[in-house]
Amino acid sequence: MSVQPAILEYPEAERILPGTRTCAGCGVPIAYRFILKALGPKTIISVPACCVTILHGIYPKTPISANTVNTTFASAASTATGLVAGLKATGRDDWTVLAMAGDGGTFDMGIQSLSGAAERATDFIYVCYDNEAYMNTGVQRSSATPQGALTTTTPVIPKQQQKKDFMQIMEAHHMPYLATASSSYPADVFEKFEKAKDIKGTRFFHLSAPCPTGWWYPTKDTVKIGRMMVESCVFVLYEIENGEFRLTGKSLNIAKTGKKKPVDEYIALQGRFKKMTPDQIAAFQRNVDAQWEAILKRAGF
Ligand SMILES: Cc1ncc(C[n+]2csc(CCOP(=O)(O)OP(=O)(O)O)c2C)c(N)n1
Ligand SMILES: [Mg+2]
Repeated sequence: MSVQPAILEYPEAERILPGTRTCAGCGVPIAYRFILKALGPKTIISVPACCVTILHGIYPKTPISANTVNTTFASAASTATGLVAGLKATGRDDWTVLAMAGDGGTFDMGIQSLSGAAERATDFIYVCYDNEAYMNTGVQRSSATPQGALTTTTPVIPKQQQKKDFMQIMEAHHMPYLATASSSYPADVFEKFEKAKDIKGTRFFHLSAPCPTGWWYPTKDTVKIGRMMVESCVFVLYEIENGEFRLTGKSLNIAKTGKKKPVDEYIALQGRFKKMTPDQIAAFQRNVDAQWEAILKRAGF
């Protein structure tokens, strides 16, 4: 990637004004602020039922200075498709359509409309911000919840299944641009969205957004937890542009230096993992190692 812009070079205008209704310490608005800065004022947003609906607030008040359509849970991509058609019909092709959906609304519900739109190469940016459960309805497990996590629907025996590899599914759609990003690395978020803005077709982001409410850690630790996820390669930062895979930011740095942290501390800091046994933590580490080895090979290291 190019050199990261100095903080003073980011657009000054804020599209998220003070007073959002997210929980204290929510990872989503950190990234969302930089996404909206990168995309600029001519952005219209499709938001299904999720924590971002909460962030956008209750009519007639909202902290977001961007046009938004609140839509049903499975419909972020179909609503975005309609917005694209409406803008085209009215000759406004200089606008960006953004869909902001949660992991439940993407990995589980919503995958069908997203898959259809991606196959047709409909011209919008889709962000799946991933807080690894159905959070705004009370922390129910989703297919993005990691193995070993307690949720309100896996309250005694933690989730048994591995997290779905959603990027693999999206890559199978031959999209022009896909990327991962984390709210703990806002400069990387800004750069990737600035780039994605100028690409035509469906562009997909898997954005990791730690959640103190559902992951059970102190609200002050959101950025730290997100960094630990990347530092231990539980979540890897990369982009795939026309099929070309590139590690970015901290993950590229880890690939070059080999300084990858173990998952132990990341797991120990979160209440959702408190039922994990040493054997289960070792298995979690093995899965992370195998994923990282495959990524290193793919990135040419
Ligand atoms: C068809 C349907 N089923 C269930 C719901 C209730 N519901 C609203 S948001 C939500 C969870 C959303 O989870 P996710 O997409 O991960 O977003 P998050 O709340 O974590 O931000 C659920 C179950 C709904 N609105 N519509
Ligand atoms: Mg969620």
